[in-house]
Amino acid sequence: MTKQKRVLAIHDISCVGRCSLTAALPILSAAGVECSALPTAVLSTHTGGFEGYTFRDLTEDLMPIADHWKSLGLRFDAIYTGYLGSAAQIDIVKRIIEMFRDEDTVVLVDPVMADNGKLYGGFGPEFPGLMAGLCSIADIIIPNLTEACFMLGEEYREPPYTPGYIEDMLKKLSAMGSATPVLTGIDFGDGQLGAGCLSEGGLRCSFDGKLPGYFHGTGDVFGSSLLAALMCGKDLDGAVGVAVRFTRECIRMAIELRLEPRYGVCYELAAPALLRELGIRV
Ligand code: PXL
Repeated sequence: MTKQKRVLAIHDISCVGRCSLTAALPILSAAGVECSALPTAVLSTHTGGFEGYTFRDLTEDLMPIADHWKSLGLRFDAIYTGYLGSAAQIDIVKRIIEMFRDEDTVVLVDPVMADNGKLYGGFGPEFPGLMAGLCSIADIIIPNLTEACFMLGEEYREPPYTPGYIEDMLKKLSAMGSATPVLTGIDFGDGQLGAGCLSEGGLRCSFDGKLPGYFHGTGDVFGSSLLAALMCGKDLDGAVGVAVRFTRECIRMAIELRLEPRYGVCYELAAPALLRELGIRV
């Protein structure tokens, strides 16, 4: 048996709403990957669609936790960052990445901050530039098209897109730093939705049938399953395909179960599909 991979997931924990750590932990664990968690904040729910949520900031705890792990000699095969609540957190997370990264660590940054042309509540206009700084030190970044536009200082465009536009955006994102970008939310207006990256110079996209509605937390399901697939030995293009199909399956289950979209998608019951894709026998 090959050595089990260990990932460090640095996100908030939104206690209800199936996103951030409550998505990363189960999805990576189901794929056989050990998932250590560094919670950046504790919220009663995520910030998209609930009134009156609580927010306990854990910025001051991050470095002492990391220092303790360093004293234990821990190492991680990947570091996966998502929603971060402030400029100070971005700075600390950068330091933690540098503390733990070695030549084999995969640093996956999801610049969670916006969707559908708008920044999420609580983020000011300076935030995309700071996120772009974090992205510039990553190995892989997974912005949606809105986040890509904010980081590049470009006007957001509504879908449908053309392959030329997506390829151009990916090239510009590549030029931001050393990370390989994967763009999500690619829609060419043909009833499909997908994600893509540049592979050997050309655009490589994976698609699956677009489903109606807007569900919360799908970016975190995408990122967690992408990383699970990478940790299971898939190359980036293959991992994007796994993540696109798994995210769609979670949405399909949520629709079948008539779940309220702000409560997220049903990765619990879709997990067998992910394991099949990854060749994990149960
Ligand atoms: O799913 C991304 C996410 C994570 N964490 C919090 C959020 C969001 C998106 O809105 O509000 C707290």
